[in-house]
Amino acid sequence: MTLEASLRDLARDIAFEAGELARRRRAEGVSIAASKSTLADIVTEADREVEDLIRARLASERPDDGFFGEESDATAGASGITWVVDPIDGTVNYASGMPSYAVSIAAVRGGDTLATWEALAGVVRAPALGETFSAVRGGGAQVESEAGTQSLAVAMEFPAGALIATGFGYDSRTHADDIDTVQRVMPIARDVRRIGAAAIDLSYVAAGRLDAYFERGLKPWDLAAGALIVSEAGGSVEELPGDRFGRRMTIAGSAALVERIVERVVGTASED
Ligand code: LIP
Repeated sequence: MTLEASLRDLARDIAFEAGELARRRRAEGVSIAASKSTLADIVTEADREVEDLIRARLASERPDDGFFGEESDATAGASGITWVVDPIDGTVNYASGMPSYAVSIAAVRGGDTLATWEALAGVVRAPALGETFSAVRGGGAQVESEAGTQSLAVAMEFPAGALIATGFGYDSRTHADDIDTVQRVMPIARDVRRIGAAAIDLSYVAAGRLDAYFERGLKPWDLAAGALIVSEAGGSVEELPGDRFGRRMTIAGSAALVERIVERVVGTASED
């Protein structure tokens, strides 16, 4: 077995365990532990507990690796591999009783951004949806559910227009700019979805359920696993430089559709 496949298997086992813990805590009732960047940006007790579980399991299985998670301090490792972890992506969905939340675990080598790391393995486990998306560098992407295991492929054609997902983040000062961006992209869209969990948006792009996804201000742990899943499903993930609030935009889909969205966002589109 390759190193990448063994990292994926470990991530998958831990993501299942972590997802079950999240689901159990959700059934018992969620308590908000704190607000982060804004009052709307919350962390629940479960986010912290689930990250502690993932961190402890990784530390015992691979003590030389680094760790970079949403809810705790980063630590550098000696192996050159770092685990990039969002214990519950879609925390607001989770706290509000909606099923679109996921545990996201990726193993990367190199830097701490999409542009500077090389992702080796990634897993997105959505426990309340019963689906696990995963990818190994150079080994393709798949989804597992009660229906079995299927390989993933990004949609390449959308004659009725592209079904595009986006997100708006928690800072109300940025919403007007994001709505303006949606307006720019609308001419090539069939319709727009707002799922509320970047890891799931990216996994759905990989599965061809969504044609594309874009959002400003994602954090490395929101996208590390999902971006690898998209690229291993034949898609492309690009980042545009920061806007006036310093937020980079992440765009995922087929390479051609990502290009069309970029042209519309930066205002160089000649079509429509
Ligand atoms: C969230 C994302 C969501 C995005 C938010 C936030 P969290 O992650 O997945 O789609 O709009 O800005 O980043 O905070 O629930 O892990």
